[in-house]
Amino acid sequence: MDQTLILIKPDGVQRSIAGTIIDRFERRGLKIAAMKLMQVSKELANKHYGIHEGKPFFADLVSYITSSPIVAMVLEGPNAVDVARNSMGETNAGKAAPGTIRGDFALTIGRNLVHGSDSPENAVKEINLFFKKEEIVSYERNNDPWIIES
Ligand code: DAT
Ligand code: MG
Repeated sequence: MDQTLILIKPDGVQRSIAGTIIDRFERRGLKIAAMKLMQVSKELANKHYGIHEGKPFFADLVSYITSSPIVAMVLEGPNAVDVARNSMGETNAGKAAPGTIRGDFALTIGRNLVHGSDSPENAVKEINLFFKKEEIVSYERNNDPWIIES
C-alpha cells in the first residue's frame, strides 16, 4: 500500500489543532502507520528541505520547522501522496480551497500547518529521514473493507 510522510508543523501543535488535523486524515480513510511528537533539529530540517536551499525563504523555513515540536506521521492508503496533498490544500494557505486543512485553518504560506510528501519517491526518502524501520507498524484495520473495496 502507498505511504506518505505528513508533518503537523509547529503552528499546528502550538495552536492545539494537531488532533483536528489528524482527524481530517483519519476520516478521509488514511491509516496511521507511524506517529510521534518530536523536535526537528537544524540538521534534519536542512536535509528535509534541502531542495529549497538557496531560495529566499529557506532560512525562515528552517527556523519555522525547528521553532517548536511537530507531529510526524506515516499515512497509508491508495494514492496516499496525492490524497493527502488534496486534503491539505495548496501550499499558499491564503489560496487554499475551503474544506481543505489549509483552507479551513490557515492564512499564509509561511504558516501553512502541514507538510506532505510530493511524490511516492520523495515519500520513501522522507519517511526514512523521520522514522526508523521499527517505528513503522504494519497491521490490519478491521474497517478497511468499508473504506477500500477489494
Ligand atoms: P509544499 O509544502 O506544499 O510541498 P513546497 O515544497 O514548494 O510546498 O515548499 C515547502 C515549504 O516552503 C512550503 O510549505 C512553504 C514554504 N514556501 C514555499 N514557497 C514559498 C514562498 N514562495 N515563500 C515563502 N515560503 C514558501
Ligand atoms: Mg514540498
